[in-house]
Amino acid sequence: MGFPVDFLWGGASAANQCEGGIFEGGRGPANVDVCPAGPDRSEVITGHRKMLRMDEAHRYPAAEAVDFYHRFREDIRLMGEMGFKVYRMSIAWTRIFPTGEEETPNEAGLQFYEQVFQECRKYGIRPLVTISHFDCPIHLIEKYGGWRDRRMIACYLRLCRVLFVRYREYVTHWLTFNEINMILHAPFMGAGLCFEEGENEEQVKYQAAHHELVASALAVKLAHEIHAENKVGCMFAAGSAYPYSCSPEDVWEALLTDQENYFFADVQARGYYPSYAVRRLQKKGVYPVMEQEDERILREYPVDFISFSYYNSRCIAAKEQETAEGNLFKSAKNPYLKFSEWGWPIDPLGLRTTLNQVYDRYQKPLFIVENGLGALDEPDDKGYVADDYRIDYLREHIRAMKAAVEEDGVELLGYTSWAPIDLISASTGQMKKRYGFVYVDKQEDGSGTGRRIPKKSFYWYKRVIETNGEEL
Ligand code: BGP
Repeated sequence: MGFPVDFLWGGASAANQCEGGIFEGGRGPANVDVCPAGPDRSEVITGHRKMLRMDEAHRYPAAEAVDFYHRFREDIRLMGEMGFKVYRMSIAWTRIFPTGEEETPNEAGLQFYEQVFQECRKYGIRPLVTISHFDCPIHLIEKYGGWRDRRMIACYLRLCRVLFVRYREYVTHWLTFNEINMILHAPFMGAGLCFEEGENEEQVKYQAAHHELVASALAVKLAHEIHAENKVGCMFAAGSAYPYSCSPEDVWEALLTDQENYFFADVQARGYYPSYAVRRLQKKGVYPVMEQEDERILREYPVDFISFSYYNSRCIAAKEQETAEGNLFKSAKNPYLKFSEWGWPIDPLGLRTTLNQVYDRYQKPLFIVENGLGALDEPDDKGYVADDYRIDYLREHIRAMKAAVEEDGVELLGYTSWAPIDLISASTGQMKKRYGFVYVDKQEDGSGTGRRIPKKSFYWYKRVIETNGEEL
């Protein structure tokens, strides 16, 4: 038994966290460029501080990131050496359409990704492309206020069409929006939203979410029309919500948290707004304005597969409890779990639980497109990192995933860990929160040579792939 022979092992990254080169190749400015490192980041990514230009007072880690823009050949070679079958990556929208509204795409941007795909092909690596990974042109934020405006749908589809046509021979697997539920927690990063004083934030968020959901469905339609082999997935930040105790109140609150999280995939996979969302959004007066054809569009073009990120489970209490950090949002501190250096719970069995719940819910193939440990790495004097802690984390999660496949019958297409090469953290903008199998000599203050040095986990993961997950 074990994993299917065509199981897709690999790693995942995002343009804004690895590429850098934001002023090169005709690329235009994007929301992700102006998310600073440091204490102001949180207000900016949540849309509570409008800062659409870079200024002298802040440091912007996406500007250089880890220079994938110039070093992609070396990085992909390293992925090839590990035996990757798939590389999940994203397109920087403003490399293709610098303002988001040009009539014709920017050829230099298109060529850049073409070279990336060609490089992948050399090593037999299939690209899995996220069309929008926290990415929105600044021009569209200034003109339309980001995804709050329905006209964003047409801009996004223009991008999709160009990608589907131009990369037809390279890419068959696409994700429409990274962690689409992030819109509720980091709406500037997720959807280019900045809030005005006194406006109903929830209403804006669900309206923007609706536009993204319609755009996602229309992208599925377009992808299928352009190439019959195209498969399109949704992507959300997963992690089951556990009740803090078996008190019915805790159980109920946990259910509400799960529903809030599943809402997006519910629409994308099943093709309609779930009844719980209709009632609750209406009751709060935040049900989005829809056009007549929207219901039909959502119904006719559901996604082909479901992908998600899993870093941790969550723990939900009806009464106030001590909290713990985590991907997306804080929740109650689970007394049964250990925590990472950034305070995120570590819960491998939770991945098996999540896989089962998601599969039960949708009955469509799944893809784990992010999972990993952000940790402080300390290289020796040769730059080598013995990251046994990362190996332990990944081993336990892969074991749990294996059990879900082998023993529970979950249909799983692949696993891309976050992230093969160290890169910038999305939530904190830090460089020192590292996830990679490959160390990048780049420090918090931007200094360093950028040199790539495989860590211990590099050799371990290579063996995992070689043995199709038999040797962990
Ligand atoms: C997810 C994002 C990624 C990635 C990851 C790790 O939310 O999709 O972009 O960064 O989390 O989170 P962080 O970088 O905040 O540690």
